[in-house]
Amino acid sequence: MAIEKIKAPDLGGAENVEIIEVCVSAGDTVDAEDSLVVVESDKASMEIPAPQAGKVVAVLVNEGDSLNEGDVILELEVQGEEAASEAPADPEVEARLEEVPAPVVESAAEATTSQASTVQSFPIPDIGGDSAEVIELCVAVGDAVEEGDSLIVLESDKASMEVPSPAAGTIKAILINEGDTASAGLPLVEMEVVGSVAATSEDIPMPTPAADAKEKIIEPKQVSEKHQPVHGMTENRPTGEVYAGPSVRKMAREIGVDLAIVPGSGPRGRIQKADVKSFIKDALANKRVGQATGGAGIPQVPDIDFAQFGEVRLEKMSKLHKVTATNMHRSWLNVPHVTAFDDVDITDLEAFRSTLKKEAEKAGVKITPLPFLLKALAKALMAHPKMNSSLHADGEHLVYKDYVHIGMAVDTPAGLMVPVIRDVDKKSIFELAAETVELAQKAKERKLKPQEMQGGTFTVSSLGAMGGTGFTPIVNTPEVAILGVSKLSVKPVWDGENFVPKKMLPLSLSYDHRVVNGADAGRFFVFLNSILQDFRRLAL
Ligand code: CAO
Repeated sequence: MAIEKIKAPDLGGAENVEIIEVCVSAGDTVDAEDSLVVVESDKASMEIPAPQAGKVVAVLVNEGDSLNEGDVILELEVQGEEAASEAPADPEVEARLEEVPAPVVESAAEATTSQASTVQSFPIPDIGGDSAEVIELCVAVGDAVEEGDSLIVLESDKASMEVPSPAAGTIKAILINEGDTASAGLPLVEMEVVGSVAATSEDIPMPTPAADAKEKIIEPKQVSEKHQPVHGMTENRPTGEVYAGPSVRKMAREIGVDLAIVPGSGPRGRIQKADVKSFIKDALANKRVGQATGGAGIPQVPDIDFAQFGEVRLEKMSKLHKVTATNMHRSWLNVPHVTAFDDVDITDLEAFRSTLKKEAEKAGVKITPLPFLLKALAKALMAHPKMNSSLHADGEHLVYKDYVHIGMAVDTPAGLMVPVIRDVDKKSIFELAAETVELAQKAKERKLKPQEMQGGTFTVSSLGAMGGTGFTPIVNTPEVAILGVSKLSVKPVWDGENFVPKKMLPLSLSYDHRVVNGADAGRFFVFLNSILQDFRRLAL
């Protein structure tokens, strides 16, 4: 263990940048890249992420403080001896912290001092090396703008920024559209300008942060339009205009909260994470929402003192348990689930599996039904790519994946973990058997790396070793389907003349009905079961 002082990185040359949000407190555990503080200059909101995982020992800054490069933000207790004195080490992170320079004049002509009107073209300025999406056009053709007025708003993964007008004038043409990807140098606007305008990039001063600068960050229009104000909430600004940092905006997008109707309690009415949380809490607590919408709201579960009925114990939930609970709840609320059931005859597969036992022992692996299921699933997913897809965040596209990475639910003492087996279609049964055992073991010992739990395209949840005749697994979003496996049992099956004993494996397939239709799922299930029933079909 070592205590590291986490210092502010290069803030793109800006000085005395205001801290508008402190995202952690002493005692918190953070992962690498988690936001520590949000700072704001007059042109951009930026998050300073943790350079590595650790436990926050002391936070040495407050909201409202000014921050400069090298200032100590907090003390972090980290594993090992490696130093992480400056946040962040990642050059990409440094790049996104750069201040947004003022636009440059496209033509590198001489500076003019003429008082006559000229129409000039202005490109996108340097936006810190990355490209960003144009989420708002703030001006229209014919508008008169002052120097410094916002022309457009850009948003990258971590920062929202406004591009200010480099001069006063009248907009003659807008050369970019909402939704376009902007990068430095692309044409932005044509403006009729009067008088002296700096005409080379060197002549245009870098913007400096102004403590009293009034900034508005505009929420993407399509998000605002989707939501109606929730009953009982006060709107403290016009719909569509939102004053919030990137982390808050990301959080709101993930949970589906319209920031335009969330009251902000931060400096200058800025919306903070706590505001979004209390907004949701209030909305859930407001039973009238449910009544007013004919039952569409979620009534609050009453807070009951169980001690009045007998002895009780309070046990803190593990972090993993809480994360799983949140994920399950999110998926349950967001995804319209349908579950299909089938019993598949795996009598022949079981016979084949038992002939492999000695061979498997020699190879040092234990063969359960799971690797056969994985292999059959990979074939079925490749033949039915919709089951291997995800719904795009815009709700208008499906993302098809040309790889098959299958997650496997593993029951561990700390809670449920889902390691991902990559490229299942390319691996042999023995390889899959070895990998499932290795990943399950790592999960139980909490030795899985984050990348070993990412990238899944489909999940299997096997309760076969435990029992049960069927269950309805919850889709592991953003995947669109999950297979539940229950306990194999011998059942009498009518073969046309007699009842014959067959080894029947109960399967349940839950799917996201926004993406997968009943017929899609039915075809997939029939295909999967045909392989499990006669494993030679894998070769077809
Ligand atoms: N029916 C009958 N027996 C089965 C079976 C099934 N569907 N699946 C496995 N078995 C048998 C195995 O063959 C093995 O028997 P032997 O020891 O006699 O060979 C025994 O049950 C134990 O299997 P296992 O659990 O060690 O191995 P596995 O490959 O089946 O599963 C793993 C591995 C990691 C998926 C499992 O250990 C596990 O953690 N399952 C729980 C997953 C879970 O919690 N899901 C719920 C998620 S939603 O809350």
